[in-house]
Amino acid sequence: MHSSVKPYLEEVLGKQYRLDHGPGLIAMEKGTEGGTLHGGGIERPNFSEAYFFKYGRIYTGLTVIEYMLADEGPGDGGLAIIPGSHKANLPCPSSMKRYEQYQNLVLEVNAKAGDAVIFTETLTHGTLPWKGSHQRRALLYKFSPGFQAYSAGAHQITYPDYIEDMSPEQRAVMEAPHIRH
Ligand SMILES: O=C(O)CCC(=O)C(=O)O
Repeated sequence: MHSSVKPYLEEVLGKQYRLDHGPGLIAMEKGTEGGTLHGGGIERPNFSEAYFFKYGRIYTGLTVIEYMLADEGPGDGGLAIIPGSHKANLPCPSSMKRYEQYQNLVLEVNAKAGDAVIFTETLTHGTLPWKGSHQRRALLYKFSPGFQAYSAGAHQITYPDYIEDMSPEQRAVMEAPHIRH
């Protein structure tokens, strides 16, 4: 686990968070089309994508660490979010999710190569068409609270070979979901 992101995952997911799925690579050349925004406070109403704040702490499900491997500057496109939408109590209009209306409320996320962007999958987010002259590259890891799975893969209990090189702390992050005491 990258030491600089660990405190944030512990804060948001609890100390026993687990890698649910990933890494996944997004690569886009100039002119690549975007995708529909997804997530949102109520569109996918299962607890794996819920978000609430209670008694001084955040409770949420699937949480994304997106490592930018190339700069994403103003006007380039790429990762976009609707700020605050993880707390929405009403559905997002589909025209907004298709980036056809209310574009002023959709925030293009700008970051430098090497930055990590952290967000809950409950936040409405997605991909804007890539307009940058360089190739877009981002690496996504998706984490869940220790007791919870989003991806079915967790139940196969097979681990990649590279687990052999991991420290006990790193291996714990690779475990299948269960309540950890
Ligand atoms: O970085 C992006 O283009 C958005 C990724 C995305 O939509 C996701 O993680 O579900």
